[in-house]
Amino acid sequence: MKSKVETTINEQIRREEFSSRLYLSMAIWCECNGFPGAAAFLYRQSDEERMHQLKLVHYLNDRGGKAVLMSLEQPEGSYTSLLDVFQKVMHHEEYITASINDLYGVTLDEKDYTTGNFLQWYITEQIEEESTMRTILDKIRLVGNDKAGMFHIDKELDAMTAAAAPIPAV
Ligand code: OFO
Repeated sequence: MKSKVETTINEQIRREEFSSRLYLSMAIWCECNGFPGAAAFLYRQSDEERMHQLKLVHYLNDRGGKAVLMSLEQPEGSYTSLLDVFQKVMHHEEYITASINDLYGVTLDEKDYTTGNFLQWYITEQIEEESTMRTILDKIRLVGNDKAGMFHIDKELDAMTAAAAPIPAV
C-alpha cells in the first residue's frame, strides 16, 4: 500500500476513535442530566464508531500496512442542553463526512482503487448517519423548550436504540 494512503487511513482511524470517545462523553452527560434515551442512543453510537475504527484497522493490516494509534484530545464533557449535544453531533458528522471524502480523493490520486472501493461503505454510512442526526435535530428544534416534548423525544431515542440492529462484528 502507498504510504500516503496508509498515513491518511491512520488519520481516519484516529478520527473514528475520537468520535467514539466524543459520543461516549455526550452519552455520559445525557445520562447525568435526565435524558436516558439520548444516553442509550449515544452509547450505541459510540460503539458504532469503535466498529468504524476497527474496520479500518483490519483493512489496513490486511493490506500490508500497519494501524497506528495516536493520542487523542479530551472530548468536551459539558453541554448546555440536548439541542447543544445534537448540534455538536451534527457538526462532527459533517466534519467526518468531509474527512472521508478527502480520504477517498487521496485513493483516487494514488490510483488505489481497491481502497477507494472499500471506502464506499463509509460514504454510504455517512449519508445515513447525517440523515438520522438531522432528523433528530429537527425534532429537538421543533419542541424548543417544551418539557413534555423533550421527554417524548428522549423516549423516542430510547425506542430507536432498542429497535436498532446489533452492531456487526468486524
Ligand atoms: Fe459517522 O462516523 Fe464513523 O464514520
